Amino acid sequence: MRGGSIRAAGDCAPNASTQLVARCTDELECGRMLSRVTAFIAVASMLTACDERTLPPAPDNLDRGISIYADANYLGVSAQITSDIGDLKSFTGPCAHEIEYGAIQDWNDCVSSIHVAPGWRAIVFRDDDFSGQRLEVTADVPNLQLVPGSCNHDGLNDCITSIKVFAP
Ligand SMILES: [Ca+2]
Repeated sequence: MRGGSIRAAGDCAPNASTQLVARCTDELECGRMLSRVTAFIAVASMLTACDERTLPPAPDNLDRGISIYADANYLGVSAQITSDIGDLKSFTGPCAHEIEYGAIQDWNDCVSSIHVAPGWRAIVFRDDDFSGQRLEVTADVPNLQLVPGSCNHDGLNDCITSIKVFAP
């Protein structure tokens, strides 16, 4: 291999969610990286329960929980959430985050709009384990840039890490 990228996935197929893309520039580096990526995947697979790593897409008619969207105005990749999530990093999603040897894709710091099912409500948090700046959501939020908050992308856009949901 003369440079390029290494794509590796965890061994919990078909919902292989521990996916990591590593970039390398020469044969030696690629080889070295491959062994590190393999080690990373092995550790990640041991630490995570495979069936907890993906979220269903938003349904057409939301009647339970909330739907989160990667883009404003309910656009982009979506997911339905019906119970509390203490760390969105645990769920494969559309947003890439750099790590030491490449990038991982998850839902952390990603949400830009939220649909709320009738009667349900949610509290979204800037940090994991329901901590940090928070916003109570009782109605649809088409653009998290326009809510109170001090995130780098305005308001609470691309900034949410944990979510509590409340049934009617
Ligand atoms: Ca976003």
